[in-house]
Amino acid sequence: MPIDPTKPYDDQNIFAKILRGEIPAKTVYEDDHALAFHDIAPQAPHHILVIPKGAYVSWDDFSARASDAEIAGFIRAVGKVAREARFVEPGYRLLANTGVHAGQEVPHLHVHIFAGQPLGPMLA
Ligand code: D5M
Repeated sequence: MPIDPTKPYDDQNIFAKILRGEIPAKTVYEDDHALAFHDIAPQAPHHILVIPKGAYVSWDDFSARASDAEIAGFIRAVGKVAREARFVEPGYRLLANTGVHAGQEVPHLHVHIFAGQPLGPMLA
């Protein structure tokens, strides 16, 4: 069920539980601003999710409320995860589903990193 972006942050969402260590995840990277782990249902040979440590529902919420340090730290973390996984060549795709029309399922901002094969056109 896609999220309703007008609702406040739900600290019982699955990624909040992963951040608190209440449920496991296959972590690939962590720093002060971000946690990255393998998607449970990969849609490409490499499919990693990167989430900010702060309580933000979506990209919209994050870009409006997060501090400059949180935004810079998170974006640097996304880039670092992709570089360390050697996705830069031959390329990768970032995706942040936001709200109902995008089909966002988990109400904690997550950036998908897809890589490992030609990814085709968007919205095909
Ligand atoms: O994407 C939500 C993504 O979250 C979807 O690709 C599955 C993934 N997911 C859901 N639960 C887990 C756990 N527990 N570990 C790892 N990945 C998970 P969206 O953009 O909201 O549609």
